[in-house]
Amino acid sequence: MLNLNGKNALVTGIANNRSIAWGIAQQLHEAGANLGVTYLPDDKGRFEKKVKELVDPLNPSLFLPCDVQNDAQIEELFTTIRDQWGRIDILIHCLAFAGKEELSGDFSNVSRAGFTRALDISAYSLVQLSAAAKPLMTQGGSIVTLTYLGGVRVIPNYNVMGIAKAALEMNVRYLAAELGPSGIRVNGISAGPIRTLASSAVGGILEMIHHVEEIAPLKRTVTQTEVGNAAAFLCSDLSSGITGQILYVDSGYCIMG
Ligand code: 0WD
Repeated sequence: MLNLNGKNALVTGIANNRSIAWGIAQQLHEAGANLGVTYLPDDKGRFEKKVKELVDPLNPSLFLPCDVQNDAQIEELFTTIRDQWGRIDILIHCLAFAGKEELSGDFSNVSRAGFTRALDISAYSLVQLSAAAKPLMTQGGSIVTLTYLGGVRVIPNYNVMGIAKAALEMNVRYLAAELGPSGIRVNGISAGPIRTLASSAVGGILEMIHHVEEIAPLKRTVTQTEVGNAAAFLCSDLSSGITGQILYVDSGYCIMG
């Protein structure tokens, strides 16, 4: 049985009730995990309030800011985890960012700054958070990140985010190789398109969703809960032999020619 009782799980990337990270947090909670939740801080504290109200019913024992471009904040986050939890078992990396102007039109129009920012927030952050979690995963652990087919195939308008996802998927493999001897597994979930705040920035996302509904074997897109269930599996002992993999949760879309 899927059981995460006694596991300390940090979930990043909840922006609202459409976020994939919200689906994952709910399923980890359901399986018995003790949750820590991070939010992206903004000047007016709007995100903090909104995310706090949303996650309160899951009784997270930690609720802290984490902008992955802010090194001091990451250090503080993991110091708090060390002091309050002692150890961490699960890290969910469920965040990405590219400017809206970079998610439509010609890929080659991307600026150096836009390229660097997308890779930094969407790919480097997995390395950074994993490095911070590593010394605290004293009983082994599971790290799960979210990726998309646009990292292995050209998908219209995904542009620089495709490059970031390709880097992210390679990060998964290098991290899995490095952390495996410490009993830490690292995997990615490649989710089918879901309407969220982040995906709404990608040009033509609704057309992509309709295309999946037409082509995918299951004739529908996936839900946050389905991605959450796959994440719970990858975080549990049921997947103890799996690391360095990308698991497609996409209604089977990627197998179709
Ligand atoms: O179709 C989709 N929605 C898919 C999403 C298909 C396949 C994969 N994914 C991936 C995304 O690329 C991302 O890695 O899933 C992950 C979660 O995305 P989401 O659930 O679609 O989007 P959303 O609810 O917007 O959450 C992403 C969050 C941010 O939200 P906004 O929309 O405010 O950018 O990532 C967080 C933030 O909460 N985020 C950051 N967190 C820490 N530091 C940062 C940052 N600098 N920037 C964004």
